[in-house]
Amino acid sequence: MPDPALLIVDVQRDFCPGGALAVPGGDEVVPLINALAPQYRQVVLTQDWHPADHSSFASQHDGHAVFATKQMHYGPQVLWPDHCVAGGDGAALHPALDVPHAQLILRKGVHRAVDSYSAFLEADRVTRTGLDGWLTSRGITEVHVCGLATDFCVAWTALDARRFGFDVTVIEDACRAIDLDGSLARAWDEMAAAGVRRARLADILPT
Ligand code: VGL
Ligand code: ZN
Repeated sequence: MPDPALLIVDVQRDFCPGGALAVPGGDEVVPLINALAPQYRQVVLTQDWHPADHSSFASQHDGHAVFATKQMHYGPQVLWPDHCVAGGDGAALHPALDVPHAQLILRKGVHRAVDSYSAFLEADRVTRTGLDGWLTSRGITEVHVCGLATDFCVAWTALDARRFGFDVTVIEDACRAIDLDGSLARAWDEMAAAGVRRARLADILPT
């Protein structure tokens, strides 16, 4: 019997309307995820969790605009508005998110010099968060992914889950996207090529 874990990615104040890096309609996923999560025995929440001087922040790079791309030692990096500063209000999970049976809250992007969209591997593509081991040591072979943002942290998490050998499904209507210069279409193409499946809430929720 497959017993997929649900990965709820970055449903935080800063990614919702009024937040520092608001994803359009970001808060709309909250009631959907609240309905979805009880279908899963194992639930993981992730939080984007940056030091105040994180190198993904445009504010740390003189002469660089927000949403510009800069070449870093590990590859291209979009420069974001300051967001999800560790311990700050914007980094808090959305207050209406109601998933009390979640067993793990995983914080990522914690190292100043390297971003981490993925909940598995930082942007240097080497440093692990340990999530692969947490899942594997519990016998989990399949993950379902939802949350924010489809084209960044959800996509990178789904792609890395495939890299680590998990069966992966993204629940598309329980996600919302940033969509910067075609990033959403690119993300879906990459996920399809990697064998990430796409489902909708109605496929999962009991009728
Ligand atoms: C995210 C941009 C910067 C995300 C995190 O959660 O998708 N996007 N940091
Ligand atoms: Zn971030």
